[in-house]
Amino acid sequence: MKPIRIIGVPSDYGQGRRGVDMGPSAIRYAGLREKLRDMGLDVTDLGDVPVPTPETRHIDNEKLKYLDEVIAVCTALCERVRDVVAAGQIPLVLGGDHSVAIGSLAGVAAAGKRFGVIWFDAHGDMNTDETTPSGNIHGMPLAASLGLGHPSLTELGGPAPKVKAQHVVLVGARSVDADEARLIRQSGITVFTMAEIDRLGMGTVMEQAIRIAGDGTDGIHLSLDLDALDPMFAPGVGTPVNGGVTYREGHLAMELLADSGRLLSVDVVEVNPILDHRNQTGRMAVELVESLLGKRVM
Ligand code: 6HN
Ligand code: MN
Ligand code: MN
Ligand code: MN
Repeated sequence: MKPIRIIGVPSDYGQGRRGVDMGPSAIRYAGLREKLRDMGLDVTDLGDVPVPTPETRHIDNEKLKYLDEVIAVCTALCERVRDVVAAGQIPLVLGGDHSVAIGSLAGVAAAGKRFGVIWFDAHGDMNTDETTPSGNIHGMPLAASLGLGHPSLTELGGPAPKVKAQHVVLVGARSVDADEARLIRQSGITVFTMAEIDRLGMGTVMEQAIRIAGDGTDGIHLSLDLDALDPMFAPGVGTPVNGGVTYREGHLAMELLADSGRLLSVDVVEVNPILDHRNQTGRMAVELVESLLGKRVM
């Protein structure tokens, strides 16, 4: 396994509810670095990207809330991710809400990689400023990375698109807005909803996802939104949706991605300790990352 570099992004500018800014702290508190070192991995924590305090800011645009702040945070993250990927290391980005993925994917692209994306999420994250029901940018990062939406997001850190639709797979979807669904269908990305996971099984879904994201690319970016998991296993998220990925399915997905040997970069986002029970979701995030980076029973 390549060396791992942890980057915290304590930002909740992409969603309306405070608390997800404490995600990096909760995941670190659950023992992330120590557990990965116990596996024999080369792990360094690079600390946090600077994030301004929300109480000092205001909303300018109801369709793109905190746009300036999201741009500043994502631009700083993009530069760090770019340098880590260019050094042949794996960036492990700890959100923060999912808007931070705009910076991660821009950074991987800025390092010169042609990559695929597996987007693990209850939601589509395929809204634009024209389709959004909330104005929250955490509902837009996949669209932005595909070149859809406001130019200040699609062109952040380099030209759009950061990734091609033919190499993008959404896994775990079960809550998609009506106009967003139209955009998803038009975009040409591959979607495995929960219904498809039920019918095909997570093993088959991930085999196909890894092939779509991995074939003909330099590697795979995993964007892991903890709300992909059922709220039974990950209650500490801002937008929980029933009927999600189980504990065992989550680990199977991570193990298959580890076995593929194609992992390039990772986001772990939307952990909200204020809504959590005794850091259950922070610990779930750490366990999933252990499986993703090769931990096995024996
Ligand atoms: N997430 N589709 C809703 C919206 O506001 O656009 C929810 C988005 C949730 C995004 O969980 O990363
Ligand atoms: Mn402003
Ligand atoms: Mn998301
Ligand atoms: Mn989500």
